[in-house]
Amino acid sequence: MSTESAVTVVLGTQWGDEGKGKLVDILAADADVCARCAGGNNAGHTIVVPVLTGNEDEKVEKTFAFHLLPSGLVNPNCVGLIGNGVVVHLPSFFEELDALESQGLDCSNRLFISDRAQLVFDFHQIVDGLKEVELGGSSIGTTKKGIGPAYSGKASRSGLRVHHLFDSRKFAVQFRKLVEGRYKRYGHFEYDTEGEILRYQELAARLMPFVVDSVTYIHSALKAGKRVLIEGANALMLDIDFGTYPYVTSSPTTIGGVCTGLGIPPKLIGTTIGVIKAYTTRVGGGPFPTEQLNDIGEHLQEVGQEYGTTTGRRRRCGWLDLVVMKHSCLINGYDLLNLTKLDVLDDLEEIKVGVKYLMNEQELPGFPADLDVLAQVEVAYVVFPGWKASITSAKSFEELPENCRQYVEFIEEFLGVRIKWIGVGPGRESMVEK
Ligand code: 2SA
Ligand code: GDP
Ligand code: MG
Repeated sequence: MSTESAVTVVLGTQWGDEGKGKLVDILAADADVCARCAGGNNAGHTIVVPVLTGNEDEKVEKTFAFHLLPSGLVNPNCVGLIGNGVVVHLPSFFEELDALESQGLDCSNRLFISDRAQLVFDFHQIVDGLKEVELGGSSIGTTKKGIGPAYSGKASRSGLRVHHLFDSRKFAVQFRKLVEGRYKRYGHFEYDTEGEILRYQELAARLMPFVVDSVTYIHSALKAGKRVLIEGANALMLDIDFGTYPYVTSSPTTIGGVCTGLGIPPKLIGTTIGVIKAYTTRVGGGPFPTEQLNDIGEHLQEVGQEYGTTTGRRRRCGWLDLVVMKHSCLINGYDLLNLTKLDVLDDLEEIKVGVKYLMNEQELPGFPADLDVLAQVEVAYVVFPGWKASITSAKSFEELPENCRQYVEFIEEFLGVRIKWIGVGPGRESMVEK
């Protein structure tokens, strides 16, 4: 058994935006390294931390928005590592770094990036938009950050990686080839290929001190007894294999992606934590069986402030879906769960939870692969009475109203996984331990 291992993983269990960033920030207090293993700057992790004003014990809340950089960087003693499985748009990398530094977060000498990470270029982002236009009414609703086109390039073995930046001649030849290929496929679009090649020479020089062989880096850290925290991006239902394909992102967002995206063998992984929102949201297109296109959905959206951290899009909202969660638990094998945004349900008269998918009155054995099947399922719900009280100031599980505790315990028993943390507000201090 590897429970003694120094590697802890935090993963999204639903369609993303469960509040992974907040838990990562809390756990980073005990981590030496916080690493990203998949995705790119499509991710959006918002962290709200109390900061002393200098006026006695007075504190104000400061908000940080992370996209590509690991959220653990808010802890000044934590090193950030971007693994080989991540796709990196360098202008966005530096933009995010500059924004964090201007907010007073000094990241110098504690941010590293794998020499094997794939690069995302502006032409990938343009193509991302063109592909969405081609799809018309069935578009995926991507973030248009070039994620799909960059992972396609990786899989088709034509992508450029971080280490390629340091051979400017080879880089230029391949870069031109890649742009030409896109022109052939999508027709001509406005793009300054030669200007970009020059810009990347400058970016390469700026990037040089950040680049490491991340395999050696992380294994040396582990050997030296350092504690590693891995921050998942996106979530299980957006996984390229296990999500609602093709309405998914293009990376492995599961525990498997942790191993391939950082070069860590499964036996070194200690605790895997799933973050689960007390209801469900999804941003972009694709099926969502418990979606509430009514006052309930509007209420969750407004009270939960469900807007995309990266694109500002309104997130679709619905009831908690435990069929999704069972699927998620099977694949990722969570040891512990963090239930988040429970406070968003405070004012509801009653709360529903999806527990079964029925087709011709028969329960489906799992989450269906075929979206045409999924479109025909009827969701069976269990209904709970609401607690109609504010829980934001609760500091312990016992302080939560009885109906609220029953809701939490039902989820825990249904899934057979311990809920260790409960989010009762956006701030770092609004987390009840159970
Ligand atoms: P992409 O851009 O190719 O990865 O999009 C493919 C699908 O994946 C969804 N996706 C996301 N879903 C939830 N949150 C994400 N991050 C941002 C956030 C999203 C935002 O934290 O709010 O700001 O809009 C994220 N990133 C990708 C996407 O909606 C597509 O369905
Ligand atoms: P992530 O992608 O999983 O890191 O989640 P996001 O940061 O995209 O979205 C979660 C949002 O909910 C952020 O704005 C958080 O500040 C906020 N949040 C996190 N936990 C809680 C909670 O327990 N209650 C409330 N009300 N908001 C929360
Ligand atoms: Mg997010």
